[in-house]
Amino acid sequence: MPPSLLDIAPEVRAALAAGAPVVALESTIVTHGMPHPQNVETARAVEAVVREAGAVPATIAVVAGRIRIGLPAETLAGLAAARDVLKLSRADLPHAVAAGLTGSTTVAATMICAALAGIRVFATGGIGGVHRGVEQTLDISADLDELARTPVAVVSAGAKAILDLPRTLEYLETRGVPVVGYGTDRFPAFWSRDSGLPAPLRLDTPEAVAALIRAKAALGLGGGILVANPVPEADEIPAAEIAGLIETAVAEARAAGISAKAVTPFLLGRLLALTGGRSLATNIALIRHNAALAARLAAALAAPAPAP
Ligand code: PSU
Ligand code: MN
Repeated sequence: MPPSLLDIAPEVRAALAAGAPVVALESTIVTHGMPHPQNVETARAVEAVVREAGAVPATIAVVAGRIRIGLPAETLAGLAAARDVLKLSRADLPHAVAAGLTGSTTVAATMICAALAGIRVFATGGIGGVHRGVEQTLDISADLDELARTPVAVVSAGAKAILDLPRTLEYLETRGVPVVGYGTDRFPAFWSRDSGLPAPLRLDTPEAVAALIRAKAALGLGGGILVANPVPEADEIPAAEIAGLIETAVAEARAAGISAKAVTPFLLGRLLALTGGRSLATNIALIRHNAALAARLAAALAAPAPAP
């Protein structure tokens, strides 16, 4: 792709040129994952967390067909306040660029854009995955295939508990994606620290995760890794407490005939109402926590590799 399709903010460009740590951030979480104005406040706070941890944040979106790597505050605020913003995943990105559209990027699309810009670490809340009822719908987020093919490390609080988590982990294994429980033996489930499933592997330091990323590249395997970072204990909603509410939300989505791109935003919105706002507070806490770890990981990757 001609680099002319990318607009890299000067600060991000300078950091990349200097080999300094940069952390990519997605924008669908802003436009479709949270209500206004908490969405824009969180987006700013997350950028600040990345900076405090010594890295440069690069929030990614498509604006009038241009892939923007690093968004000015006004642009971010405009996207956050707008209604009916397009949600762009891998399948949608080419048309957005060709037709000059504006939209937010999902985990999959953010990974693509980050890789084009040369950014290797990306922080989000929770990735998409295999949806419950996949036997009927075949609804599997493009995020999973992107992890298999695009060399970006994604730091998330596991996968959203609204998904079919056993099948999500199976799919990642099939596609050859290493899934790291960061400081935990359990696979986290977004709002909860423990999904009830074991983490496929455990690492405890950013340096160990950086070594895994380097080894995957050295083996010529391509693709990314998923770093599953459990929400801090003080902020979690234990799985037993939220399980019933998730079932209610999933049943509501089914009854209302919600499908495709609308599923994840619908479920997040219902969970917000059903938990009386508690799910949003947890969501904000876990994103900040992921951003801090991503910044440390970016720094570990930017440092020279230790001698073997
Ligand atoms: N994490 C959140 N909120 C979100 C998302 C992730 O905390 O809104 C978004 C991400 O952009 C992710 C997308 O890529 O949901 C998955 O959507 P789908 O299942 O349609 O692929
Ligand atoms: Mn889907």
